[in-house]
Amino acid sequence: MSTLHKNLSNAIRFLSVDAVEKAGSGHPGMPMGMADVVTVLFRNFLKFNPKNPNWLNRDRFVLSAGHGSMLLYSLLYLTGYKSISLDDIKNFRQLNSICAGHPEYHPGTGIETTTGPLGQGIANAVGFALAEEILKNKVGKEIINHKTYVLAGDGCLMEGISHEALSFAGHLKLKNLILLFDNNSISIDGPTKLAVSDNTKKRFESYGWDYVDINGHNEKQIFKALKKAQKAKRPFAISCKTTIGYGSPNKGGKESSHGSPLGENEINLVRKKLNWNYKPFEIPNKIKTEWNKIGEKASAYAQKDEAKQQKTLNKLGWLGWSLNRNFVNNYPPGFKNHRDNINSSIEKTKKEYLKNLNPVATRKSSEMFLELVTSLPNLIGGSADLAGSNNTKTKNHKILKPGNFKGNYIHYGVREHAMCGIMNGLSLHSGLIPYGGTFLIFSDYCKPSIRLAAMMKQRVIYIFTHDSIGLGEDGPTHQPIEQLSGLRSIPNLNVFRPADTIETFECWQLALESKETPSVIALSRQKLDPVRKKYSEINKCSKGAYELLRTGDNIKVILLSSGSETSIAIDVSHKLATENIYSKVISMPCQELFDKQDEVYKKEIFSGTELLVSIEASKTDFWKKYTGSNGLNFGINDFGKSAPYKDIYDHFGLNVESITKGIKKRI
Ligand SMILES: Cc1ncc(C[n+]2csc(CCOP(=O)(O)OP(=O)(O)O)c2C)c(N)n1
Ligand SMILES: [Mg+2]
Repeated sequence: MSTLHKNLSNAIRFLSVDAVEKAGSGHPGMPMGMADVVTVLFRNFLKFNPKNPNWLNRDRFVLSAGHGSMLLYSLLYLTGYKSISLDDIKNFRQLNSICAGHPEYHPGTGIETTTGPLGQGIANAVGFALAEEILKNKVGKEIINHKTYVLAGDGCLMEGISHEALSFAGHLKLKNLILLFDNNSISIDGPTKLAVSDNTKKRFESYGWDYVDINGHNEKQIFKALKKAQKAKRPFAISCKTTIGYGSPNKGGKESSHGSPLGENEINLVRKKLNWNYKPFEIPNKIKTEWNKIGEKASAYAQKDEAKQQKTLNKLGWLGWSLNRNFVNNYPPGFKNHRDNINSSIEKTKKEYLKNLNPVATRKSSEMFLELVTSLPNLIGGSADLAGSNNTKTKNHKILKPGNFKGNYIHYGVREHAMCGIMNGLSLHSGLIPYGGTFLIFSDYCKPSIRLAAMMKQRVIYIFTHDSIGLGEDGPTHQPIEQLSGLRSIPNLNVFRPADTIETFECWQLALESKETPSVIALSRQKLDPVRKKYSEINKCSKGAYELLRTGDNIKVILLSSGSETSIAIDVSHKLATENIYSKVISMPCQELFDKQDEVYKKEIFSGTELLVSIEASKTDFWKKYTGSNGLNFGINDFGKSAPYKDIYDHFGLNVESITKGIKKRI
C-alpha cells in the first residue's frame, strides 16, 4: 500500500473518529473499515465536481449504509465541496448541521439521497442507474453516461428491499450500477453469523450480477476490481472483506466499534497504530492538499464534459433545457406549447365526459387522464404487477425492457417496496416524475420509501387503487382500513382520494404540479356515480375541500366525505332534505391541502351549523380533527369483510338509510 494512499484513507478515518468522539455519538466503525475502498474510488474512478455538485453527468455515490455518514462528510470536505466545512464536521449531529446523524438529501451538496433506514439506498441506486439509462436513451450518451455506486453493508443486504432491488437491477441489466459491499461480517448484535448464512456470491450471481471478492484494505485489489467494473455488461458487485473499526487495537473487528465513540484511550491507540501523529480534526496540509488535488482534477474533467454537453443540450430543445436545470421552474417555450396542448386536451376530455356522465371507477378515470399525459417525456409509469388493475398502463405507453430503455412504463414485478425506493432514485436523479401503482392495502409494503420521498421533497406519485371495502370479495386482507390515516399522518405527503372522474383529473393535475411534495392518489375499484356534473375551469380540488352541494339556506348538518363515499353523502343530504333537514356536502379529496388554506376559507367551509359528520369507508379517527368529539363519524374501525361490496357497505352501516337514521338521532 502506498504511503499516499494510507495518508488519504487515514484522513477519512480520523475525521470520522474525531467527529463521533466530539459528538458523543455516531458510528466510527464503518468509515474506518471502508476508508480504503472509497479512497481508491474517489481518487481514481468517481466522476464528480465539487465546484458544481449538480453536474448532470456526475457519477452518483449513494451511501446506503447511512450510519457511516461521517465517511461521506469526510469525503465531501476533503475533496473541496463548499457544502461541508471542517466546522460543520466539528458540528456533526448538532442542530441544523449539514453533518446530520444520517445523510440527509440536500440538492447541490454532494449528498445524493437520504439514507439510514438500511437497504433504501440500494433501491435508490437502482433508480439512479435506471434514470441514467432512460435519459441516456432520450438525450444521447454524449450528455448522460455515468456510473452509480452504492456502498452497502451486511445490514442493507439482509433487508428484504435489497432482494427486490438487486433482483430487479439484474433483470434489467443495469450495467452502470456498481455495489460496494462492506463485507465485515459484523452488525450491531455481533458477528453476522448469528443471523445469516447466505452465500452472497451465489445470491448476486443468481440475480444476474457480476461479483468479485476482494480484500477491502488492499489498494491494488480495490483498484483492479473497480477497473473491471467499468467495463461490465451487467450490474457489478464488489465484495470488500474489511475489518470494522480498522486500526483500533481493541475494538477493530468487533461490534463495539459499530455505533459508539471509541473513547479517548482507544483513539490514542489507533493514532499510534496507524501512525497518525496529529491532533483531533487536524489534517496536515500535505494530506489536505493531496485530497484537494483529487477534487480539482475531478472538477477539471467535469468542466470539460459540461462544456461539451452544453452545446448538445442547446440542440435538444426543451428536454435538454429542462434536464440542464434539473426540471425545475420556468419551462422553455417549446415546453409551454406542449403543456398547453396537453392541458387543452385534458379540458376537452372533461367536457366530453360531462356530456355522458357515465359511472366510472376512479382507477379508470386515472387511466383516461394518463392517456392524455403519456407524452410528457419526464413521466415514467409503472406498477408492481398490477398494471391491469391499477390502470397505470395506457395504450400510449411503451414498456421498458432489459437492456432497452426506450420505454416509459416499468413492470416492477411484485416488488412494492423496491418500486417505491427506485422511484425515489428516478426522481432524485434529475427530476423525472415517476408514478407507480399497487393496491392501497399494500402501501404498507411501501411506507418506508414513501416517508423518505416526503422527507426529501420528491415529486413521486403513488397510484393506490382498490382503496376501500369497495373492492369486495377479496376480503379483509385486501381491504384498506387504517392505511389512509397512516398515510395522512406522514408530513409533506398529499393524500388525494377523488370522488369521480372530474376530481380524479384535478387531483392528478395537482400531483403533477406538486414539485416538492409526493402524492398518493387513492382510487376506487368499483364504478362511481359522478358528483361533479358541471364543467368548471377552476380546479376545485386545489383547496383540498369545497362545497359540493347545499339543500337549503338554514342548514343543520355538514357532511364531509371523500372518494367513493361522496355520492353516499349526496344521497344522504337529499334524503334529509325530504324531511326538511337541510345540509351541505363538502367534498374533501385532500385533507393536507385543505389544512393549508387560510382561516377565512376554513371557516366558510365549516360555517352554518355545529353538527359535522364524516363519511369515509376507512378508520374514522383522522376525521375527528374536523368533526370534533361532538360530531358523527361514519366509517370502519374494524377489519373488512369478504362479500359483494354492497353487502359490506350495508354490514358496516355505510348506506343512506343507516347514516340518515344516525344523523336524525342527533338532531
Ligand atoms: C431498517 C433498519 N433497521 C435497523 C436499523 C438500525 N441499524 C443501524 S446499523 C445496523 C446494523 C448494520 O450492520 P452493518 O450494515 O453490517 O453495518 P456495520 O456494523 O458493519 O457498520 C442496524 C441494525 C436501521 N438503521 N435501519
Ligand atoms: Mg457489517
